[in-house]
Amino acid sequence: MGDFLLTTESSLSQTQTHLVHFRAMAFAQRAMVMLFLVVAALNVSLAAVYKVGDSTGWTTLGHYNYTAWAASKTFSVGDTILFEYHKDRHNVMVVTRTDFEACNASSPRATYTTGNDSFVIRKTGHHYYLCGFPGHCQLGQKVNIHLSKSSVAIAPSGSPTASPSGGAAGTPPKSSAPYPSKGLLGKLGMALLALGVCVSVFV
Ligand SMILES: [Cu+2]
Repeated sequence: MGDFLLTTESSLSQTQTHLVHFRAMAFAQRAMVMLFLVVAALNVSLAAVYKVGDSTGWTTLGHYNYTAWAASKTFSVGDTILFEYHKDRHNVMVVTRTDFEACNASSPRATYTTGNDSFVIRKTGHHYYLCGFPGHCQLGQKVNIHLSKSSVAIAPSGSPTASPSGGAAGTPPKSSAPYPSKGLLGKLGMALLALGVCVSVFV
């Protein structure tokens, strides 16, 4: 009688131990899935591609408002700006602010003519583009891609943004970015949280 009870208790506790192990495994799997989702979200936000003019593309037809288009987006360092257009009718010129405002297509910093040109934005500030075909800029075929200082996202690997002067190595600069973007903190926080969950599961 005593032996039977002992055996039953022992096998019960074994079952409980198995249950605990099973729950831990399930939790670990869920944590891994969460981590993958966070990493995927981070990658998506790093690799945002903005097609200028959306479905309209880069054209003078319909007098598309590229200023309004740019204002409707929030660009981050690392984003790609894509120009799609008829290459026999338009082009893309990278110009200075002065030339942008004056629609001066005579001294571009660079000219692109493939009909499918993309630019990865590496720096904050203004990035000015216009179409160099006569009269097109005046018709509104110009766009100013503006990245505010606070739009600095996690820089893509191997391409750090310009380092601010005056900061000693390892010391965060005080003057250049007093208000780090909430988006960045949020993303880092999420990634750290997911990492913490995984670590706590496996320790
Ligand atoms: Cu044009």
